Amino acid sequence: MLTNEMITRLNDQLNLEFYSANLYLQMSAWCSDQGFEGAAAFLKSHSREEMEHMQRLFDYLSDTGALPVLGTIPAPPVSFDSLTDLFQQTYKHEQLITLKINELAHAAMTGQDYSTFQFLQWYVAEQHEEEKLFKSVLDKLALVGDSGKSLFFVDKDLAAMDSAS
Ligand code: OFO
Repeated sequence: MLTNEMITRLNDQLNLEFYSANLYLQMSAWCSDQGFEGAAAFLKSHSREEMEHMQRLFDYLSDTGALPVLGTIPAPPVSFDSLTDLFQQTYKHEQLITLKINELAHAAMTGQDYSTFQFLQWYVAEQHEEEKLFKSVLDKLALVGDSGKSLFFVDKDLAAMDSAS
């Protein structure tokens, strides 16, 4: 049985995962519009992963007899200065999500809600992967620079990362 406070916190996270899905889908539209088809495919797949993160929380709330509540999801940004700017924003966003997951895990632990604490371990591990993934894209971009030719190769690389996932 979840406390009301925990239900609110988990619902907040559920809605944040929805925002992540929308953010990456919107970013994929910008990439596609700019001709970065590899980055667009990569972000579109990632948006689907975020929907799975949302779904997991939805099921956990439901399975514990609580009510998942879908709120208003803020609109994500629609334009970016460059591909590097966009991926800097993804990395910053993932760092925010990690912070939120850590806060949730802390609340579960200190509230002696060990079931939720256990459930959240999957997200703790996932956030480690998420930060690593987006950092690796940023590192690639930093390495090759901002010329059209370099971006063409990073885009190809992102297409390969997408089909490998
Ligand atoms: Fe990208 O990890 Fe969920 O939000």
